[in-house]
Amino acid sequence: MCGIVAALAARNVQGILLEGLKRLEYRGYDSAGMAVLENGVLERQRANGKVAALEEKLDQHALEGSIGIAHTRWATHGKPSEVNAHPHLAGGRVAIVHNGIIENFEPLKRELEADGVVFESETDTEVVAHLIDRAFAASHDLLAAVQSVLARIDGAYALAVMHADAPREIVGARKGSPLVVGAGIGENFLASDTLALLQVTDRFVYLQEGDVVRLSDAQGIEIFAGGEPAEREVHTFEHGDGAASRGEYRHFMLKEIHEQPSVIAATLAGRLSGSHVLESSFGVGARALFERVRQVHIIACGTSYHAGMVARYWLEKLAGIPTTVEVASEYRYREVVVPEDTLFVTLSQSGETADTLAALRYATSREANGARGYLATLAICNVPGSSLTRESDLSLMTQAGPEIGVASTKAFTTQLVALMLLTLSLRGTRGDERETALVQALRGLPALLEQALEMDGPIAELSEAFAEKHHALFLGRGTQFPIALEGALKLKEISYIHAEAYPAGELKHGPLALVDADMPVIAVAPNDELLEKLKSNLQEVRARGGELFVFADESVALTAADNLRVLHVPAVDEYLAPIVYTLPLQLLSYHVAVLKGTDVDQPRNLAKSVTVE
Ligand code: HGA
Repeated sequence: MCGIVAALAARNVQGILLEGLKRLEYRGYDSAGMAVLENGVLERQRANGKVAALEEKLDQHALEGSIGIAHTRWATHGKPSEVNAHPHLAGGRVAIVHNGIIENFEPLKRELEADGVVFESETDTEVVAHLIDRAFAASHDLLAAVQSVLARIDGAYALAVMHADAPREIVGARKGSPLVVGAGIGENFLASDTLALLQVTDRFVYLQEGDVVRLSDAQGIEIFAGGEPAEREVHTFEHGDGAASRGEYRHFMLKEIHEQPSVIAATLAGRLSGSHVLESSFGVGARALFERVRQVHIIACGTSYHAGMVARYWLEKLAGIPTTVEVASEYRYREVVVPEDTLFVTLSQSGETADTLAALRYATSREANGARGYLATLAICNVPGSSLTRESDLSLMTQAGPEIGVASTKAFTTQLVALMLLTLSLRGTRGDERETALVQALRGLPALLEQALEMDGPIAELSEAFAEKHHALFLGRGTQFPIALEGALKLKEISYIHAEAYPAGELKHGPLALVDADMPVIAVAPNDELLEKLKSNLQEVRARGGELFVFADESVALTAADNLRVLHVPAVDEYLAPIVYTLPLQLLSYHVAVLKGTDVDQPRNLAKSVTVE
């Protein structure tokens, strides 16, 4: 959340910063701003609303400068407005952009106000600008000034700072929010993610927790950890710059839905033999460690949490391993009983999700605090070098490539594939008949997903029935219950239709009271052992005049009728059905949102990569 981009170059940086902001807009889009420094003078432009509003202002009054910082905001402290937009200035000398929350900003603000500082904005960020201004006045060294201020602030941050009297320097820092350094030729950059900079470089350094970085003409990139110079590896980005564009698609979300066959093939590549999963994909020593696992705790947020819920069914049924799944924001604040030999698994697209990361840290600190610790930690994540993967014992990278649409699609299905690989690896019956059959089914999955995408046309037609609705109910049983939850979440996120999901068996325990002709009911009905029970539940809906939309296996004998529409999904192995059935639900919410004219890729009030608590 909140996007930062900064550039120190020998050319005008306005275009680089603006392009960076456009690529970071998925992280926040309630206001945007930019400041450049030229000949010791800071100039700034800010606008309320999206980056396009800032661009219009820059068209009227361009900024000229070869060093600059920019920001797209997702407000936490102070409403979205021009005055609260970053960069924030202090004394006309310091400019700062910040992602995160300064938890102790109130006492610091009171202290500064008592000392005569007048604040322009309601943000926590402005406090940091004034503190740096004061520290610089004492030391005349921007790096030292930033380091001394960091020692006084609590909370999470990624920041980039310039000072008019340090005209060829940018200092950045990260703790709790991501920041990458882009290494160019004779120019260097900072940004919240690599995508923002692919137009100018493909070489990146992922900063670690607590790192401070100084970009300067004289020294290039210098990184400091605990005040001492530190070496960090330079990574080359391999997905190409196309990852940051919509290509032929109208929205990133649609592009990402259609990428699922190929990114799932990429997630499987090199991880399967003819008959079993190659456990080494999870890291060195994974096989020996997996043999000891007796329990699994899965922690995640949002869509990733739904992936974890599917995995619980798989792990208990296929591997016989007791599994719990919990949202990270709950887990991190309660006393958890950890049975012996429990594997702690986190799921996060970005690997920076604040609550998930905090849950991992809580889990790993248990032993030190006298409680029973976990056997090991495993992160399933889409961003290499992210905090979650660095801080876990084992990791499995999904190969979804950059996901720009705020509503997660391909990150979810690649997580499911990764969780199936985990399930098979934990079974301890390497290469038996069942595993061999599932390995074959996994290999066939991309082709099945291609077939599922052919449902796009009929689903677009079907979506018309939802455009005027205010509520919807999703039903599923077994592994399809979390898929129903995910379908409801997608519809809420991008079409703003209130949607709920229930295990179909729960219907008569309450939600059936809501069913009438205005309440569309969507059911997912693969051909599994619960099918007959689900059919009875659907009859209960029809008997109450509800309008039913059923995504069903081709072999399911359900005859379309007035208030019953059936869309056939390609036949699939029952264990992989949740992955295939996700696609039509994604397409449904996408088409409903398009019909409603909402902002599909940047839905209101949301942002991607939730790096604040
Ligand atoms: N607290 C700052 C930055 C917010 C942020 O990073 N959101 O993700 C503000 O409110 O401006």
